[in-house]
Amino acid sequence: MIREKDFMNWWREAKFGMFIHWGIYSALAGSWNGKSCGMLGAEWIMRNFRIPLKEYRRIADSFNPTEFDAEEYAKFAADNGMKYMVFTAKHHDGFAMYKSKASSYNIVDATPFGRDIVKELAEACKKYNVKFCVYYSQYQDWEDPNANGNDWDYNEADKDFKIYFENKLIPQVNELLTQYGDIGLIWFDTPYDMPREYCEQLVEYVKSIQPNCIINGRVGYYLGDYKQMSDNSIPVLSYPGDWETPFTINNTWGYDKNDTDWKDPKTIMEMLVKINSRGGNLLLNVGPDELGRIPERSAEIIQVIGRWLKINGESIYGTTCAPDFPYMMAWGGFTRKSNKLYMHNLKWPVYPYIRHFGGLKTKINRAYFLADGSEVEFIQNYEPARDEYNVRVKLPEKPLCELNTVVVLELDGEPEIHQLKI
Ligand code: JFZ
Repeated sequence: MIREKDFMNWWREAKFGMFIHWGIYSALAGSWNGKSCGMLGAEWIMRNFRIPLKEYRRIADSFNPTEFDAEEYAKFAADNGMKYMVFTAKHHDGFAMYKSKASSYNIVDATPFGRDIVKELAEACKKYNVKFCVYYSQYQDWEDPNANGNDWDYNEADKDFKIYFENKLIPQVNELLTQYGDIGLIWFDTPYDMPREYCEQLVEYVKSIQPNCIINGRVGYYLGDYKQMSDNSIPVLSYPGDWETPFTINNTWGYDKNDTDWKDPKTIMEMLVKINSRGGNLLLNVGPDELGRIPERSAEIIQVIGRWLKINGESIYGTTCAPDFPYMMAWGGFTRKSNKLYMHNLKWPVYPYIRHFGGLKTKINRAYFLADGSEVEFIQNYEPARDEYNVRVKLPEKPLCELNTVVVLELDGEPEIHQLKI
């Protein structure tokens, strides 16, 4: 398949990335004056409780994440098969996690910590061969009197977006694109009703500085380089364009001490397979705490996926969207790379351990386990009276990988699917 935009090839190959939501809000850990944010998102705490800027900025006065270690983050991503890292350089609260001349409301100038997190992460990612990317909240900025979002400190009627655009947004994007070397992609968010001409200017501006920097879909109006699916949402059907879904590992993006509703590794595995199968990338979030530590449980969950990827990565990286099959596959599903289909068995069949699926017309030349290369027996047939194509794969009593055992089907050509007829 010939695709445009060659500069996206690293991202198309990557398939699995690490999202990091970390800011001064992390110090509140999802609670304000003893009240919890609940499901509203701990990184939204300032707006959730309409905290006056004067009070909120006091968090910065004591923000001192002494446990933060950029190399540990980058190594964690690399060790666990996450090929790119998207870090919240500035979230909706307007606080920059990097040295900014455009606004002193930043980690270097406004905290005792005084270190440039973006700089340290960019360097560490380079060292560990992880593509470094930044999240930047372009429309909402609850610190700026002229940006969107803060209607408790500022009057909507007095706002002039142009002033914010020219004096904070553009200069800060410039800083991100000039201070830290190549930026893999810039992840914009919540464009809401941002006027189209500003979004166009923003895209043009990014590309004028770093033409190969990918821009995500949430810059608005389909001006980005790929489609950003809704948060925590997997499309029902395959979607052949470039797309990505951001997922939380519990229910919140920013750290919340009360949110221990972790998705288990099987669930994350299922998300990764379904998203890759339908042609997308999974951007999985972690929310470090006030000291800069990645919560232990989220690290453990990702490490389970990482260990699986070391053996089975071929079935994930560089895959393109698999065809839609006529029937749901409760046991898992397929990813695809050219004429290979990777069958992901997240659930194991009972005796006599036969996995059946329908709809594949293309002849299978060979089937084998990805984990050890050993041959897998199969039967492929067509039932003329019922007009059904069947494949039956003979599995052993026990899975080779507890989490997900992959069987590779080498096809005689492009996968062709027999759709249902009435
Ligand atoms: C946004 C942010 O507001 C949030 O804090 C977080 O950074 C997340 C990744 O993105 O939240 C959204 C944006 C879009 C949708 C849902 C939440 N959406 O399209 O469903």
